Amino acid sequence: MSRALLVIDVQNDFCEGGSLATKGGAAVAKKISEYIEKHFADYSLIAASRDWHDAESLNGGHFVPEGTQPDFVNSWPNHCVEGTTGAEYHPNLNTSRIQLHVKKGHGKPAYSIFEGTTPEGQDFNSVLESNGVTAVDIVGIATDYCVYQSAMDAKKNGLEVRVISSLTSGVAPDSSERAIDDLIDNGIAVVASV
Ligand code: VGL
Repeated sequence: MSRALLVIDVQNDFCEGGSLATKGGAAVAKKISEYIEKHFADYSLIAASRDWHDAESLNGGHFVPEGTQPDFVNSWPNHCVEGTTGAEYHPNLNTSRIQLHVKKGHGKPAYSIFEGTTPEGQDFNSVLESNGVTAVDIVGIATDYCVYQSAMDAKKNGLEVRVISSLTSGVAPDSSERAIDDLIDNGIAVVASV
């Protein structure tokens, strides 16, 4: 069995002070760094995604026109615009052991890391396949959106999936709880810690 660690969207805009902050995001970033230092040898690949949206478009309805309100379900305050500080990894995340950097959301909504591409333009799943990855552990932000969708896609792609919930933070408590229930209903292991 070859297991990968997927670190989802640990970016400034999803942490305290960011435009779409989750509660506890900065602490989660720190805990993920500590986790990686302890467990990197357990993984054949450590990959991280970043939401990476256009400045000049509404990104397929993911952003809203100026003067209108997002619904916080399908549309959002502007976040993770390419090249901005908000789109950078949070400084609490030590990226030194991250081997693969995936970007997603250029001009469109893209919650799952499986919608992303590598710097060479490869799609993420083909990288997992070529590395013989059969299992993934998923951590990061946000529990109820990008972590959730990434875990569901991983499962659909036939991978054994585990979400480490103490290493995630969510947009809202209710939707995070529903997301976790739904992951479990779909045969995904949600563990507090490893
Ligand atoms: C995310 C809402 C909007 C996420 C991204 O990273 O979970 N959430 N865009």
